Amino acid sequence: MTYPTFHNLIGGQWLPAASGKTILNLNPADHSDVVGAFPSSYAEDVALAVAAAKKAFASWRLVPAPKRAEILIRAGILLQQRKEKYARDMTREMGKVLAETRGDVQEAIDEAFYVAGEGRRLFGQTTPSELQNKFAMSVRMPLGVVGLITPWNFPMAIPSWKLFPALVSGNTCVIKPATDTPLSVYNLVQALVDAGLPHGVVNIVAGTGTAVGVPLVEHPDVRAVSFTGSSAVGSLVGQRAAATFKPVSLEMGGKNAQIVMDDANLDLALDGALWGAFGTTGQRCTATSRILLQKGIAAEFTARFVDRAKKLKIGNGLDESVEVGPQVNPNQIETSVKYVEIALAEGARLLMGGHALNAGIYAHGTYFEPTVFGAVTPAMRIAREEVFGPVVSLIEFETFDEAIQIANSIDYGLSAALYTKDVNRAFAAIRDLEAGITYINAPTIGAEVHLPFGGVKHTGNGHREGNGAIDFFTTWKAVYVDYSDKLQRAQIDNAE
Ligand code: UN1
Repeated sequence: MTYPTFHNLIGGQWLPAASGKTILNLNPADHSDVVGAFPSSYAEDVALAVAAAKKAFASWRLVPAPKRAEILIRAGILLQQRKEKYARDMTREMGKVLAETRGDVQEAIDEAFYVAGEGRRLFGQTTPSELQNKFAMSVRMPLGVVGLITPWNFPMAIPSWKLFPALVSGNTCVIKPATDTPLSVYNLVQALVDAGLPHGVVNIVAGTGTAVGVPLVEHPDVRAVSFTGSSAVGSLVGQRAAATFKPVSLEMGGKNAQIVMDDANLDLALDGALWGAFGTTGQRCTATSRILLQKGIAAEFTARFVDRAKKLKIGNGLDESVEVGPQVNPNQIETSVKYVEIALAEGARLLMGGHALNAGIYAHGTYFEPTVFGAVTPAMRIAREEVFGPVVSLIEFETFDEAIQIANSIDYGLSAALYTKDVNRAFAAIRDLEAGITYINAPTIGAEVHLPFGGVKHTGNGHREGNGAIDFFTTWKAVYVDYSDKLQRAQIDNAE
């Protein structure tokens, strides 16, 4: 079979990895379908890319922000024109169904237009000085070269959450695509290049986390790192970056709960739970992986949920009638298998699924059945640890307070949902749920780009993407202009 070979993008040139080696990008729906060969890069490729980004920073930082933003607008328009092709490429390399990959490209389009508006804002503050004839203000400055390490589950949207705010702020970038999904980053960057992005402002270095991610995080000329991935890897990224005092934005795991109260609209809660748990084959950090059911509706909800989950059509995401695509790679299947074993050993009851699918149309892909566990208690590992697959736990509770306590009783804090018609409870939940994102009568997935995205506890280290990313990708400069024509000493000359 013939397939295209891709190179790194360094200083505007497409260059093979210095190793000469490549990594094959396989379609998870059918491993005989090779999407392409991508560079297997190492520290020397990272060094070249960082040097190119450093050189480009000297001029990019001087391009007026509204002009930088115009490139984002043009890139957004190109993404709109190429949406269908890029969505198909993404389904082929990542597996999720076409409706969702179209949504992923759309999220990058939304981000382009949202962030482009920042080109004419990037607001700072003016404030009075304590001294006469002295002017005080703060302005946002770019950081320099930033390293972006991106995941495979939103292979275009999440890179856009990092690239676009970094660029409009005047930084230059070295981006490492996820090993499983480099093509979508290539497509995104191609749109930027075609929109007129100058050479070296964005550089792509493809390869594994150890070979590319580590040298990128450790490089002395990289001023900040933005990472999305697992909490285990994020912790290592944070530790390595600390050695050179780099700011690091970490977006990591979730174990998101949907709470269903007795008074909820049950049809709505079922729709939300199915979409939240099995959309993207459960491979979102915002995925619903715990459904907390009040006793009065638990039996009916469970029966109807399992009944509907059994009807989900699993298959190749390029088939428009398919609802659940494959998992991204064999490692993810192994994790799902492992957690099924753990849950069974803990005494959870397998209500459906629990197996990888290997026969017939599934023979050449990495498929896992939608899996539902009942009789789960909050202390079980299946109720506490992230699976990142189509595996969901049902947990019963009696009171609202108990539901909040269970929802909060985990290390993660990304997203949470409450289904109820009681407005008082809704507002109490908004206040009390320990989650960076909280939904009322909507599933745990589906964040929009112009709100803050991120979580508390082990989900993140306090930064936000979306509305908040500019704060990460800029640093404040305090500026004083003294027009008194004499030495004025703060804290001294104006003291009584
Ligand atoms: C992720 O799961 O990594 O809120 C990101 C959502 C999407 C983004 C998810 N807009 O579900």
